[in-house]
Amino acid sequence: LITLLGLASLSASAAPEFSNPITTDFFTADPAPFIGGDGKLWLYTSHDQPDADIFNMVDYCAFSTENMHDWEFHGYVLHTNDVPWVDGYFWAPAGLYRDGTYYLYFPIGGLGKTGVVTSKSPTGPWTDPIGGPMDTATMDPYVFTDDDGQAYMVGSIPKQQLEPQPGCLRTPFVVKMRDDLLGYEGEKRLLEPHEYEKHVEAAWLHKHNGKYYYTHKGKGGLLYSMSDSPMGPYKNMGYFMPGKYLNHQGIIKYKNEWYIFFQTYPVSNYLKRRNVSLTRLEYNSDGSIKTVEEPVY
Ligand code: FUB
Repeated sequence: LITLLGLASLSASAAPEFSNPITTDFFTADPAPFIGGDGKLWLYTSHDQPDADIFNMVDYCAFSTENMHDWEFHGYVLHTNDVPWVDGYFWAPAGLYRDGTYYLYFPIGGLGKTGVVTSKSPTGPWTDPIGGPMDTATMDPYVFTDDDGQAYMVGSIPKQQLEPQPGCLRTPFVVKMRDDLLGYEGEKRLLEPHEYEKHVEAAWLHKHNGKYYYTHKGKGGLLYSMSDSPMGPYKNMGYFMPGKYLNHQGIIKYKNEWYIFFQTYPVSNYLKRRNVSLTRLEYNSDGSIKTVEEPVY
């Protein structure tokens, strides 16, 4: 009996916790997880073209899961042709659910025109409530909602609009969102040079045990800064997931556990054809983030 129990636990522990990458049927990138109104973990991703040599994405993918292992693919939920004013490619999206409405934020290419569409369903059909871009200088938008309901957008100002700090490719910011989640309340606060380092892109904000974590992609992997307030000031904490080509994280708490989504290119071995994976995110007792190992496929 003991041997049988031992074998059972061995086979149970051998089962992988995640099914990484979440799909290899097509390419996915820029993971944007959020909790839907149905209590499921939803994920929007960019969709690299099968023969992409540039980031020429034209639609977004939607997935959902209830256990972080088994993923349901819901199709390509928004195409550049669906929004009449869009005049470029769809780069890293952000998703949000609030009070019966889903919000899908989308930047147009790397120069940062950002729009938002809304729907009663996470897969559309979508309404374009503004009828044009909400902002003309934001790349990689993410919208974080604090415990009091106040939402904040983080992202990057492209270098064409603002000369970045030495050692950085763009400038990270945080700004309060209006209650309608379609625009800003006040001005963007640009993070000051001492608050971060080597910023490239992929700003993301999350909160754990009362502390705010501003994570982003730097030149040698994923970096973070910590604060007692979403608007900062932030303390630069350095790398937590080193790896030259690991970029664009999405961090979320689901069913009381923290996860980090990220992108690599294990199928194509080519930076422009990517696949999304995930793993656990853990903290040290002082609140710092434990180093996340680069995955081996
Ligand atoms: O997917 C296009 C760009 O690549 C994103 O905007 C960046 O974050 C990087 O993932």
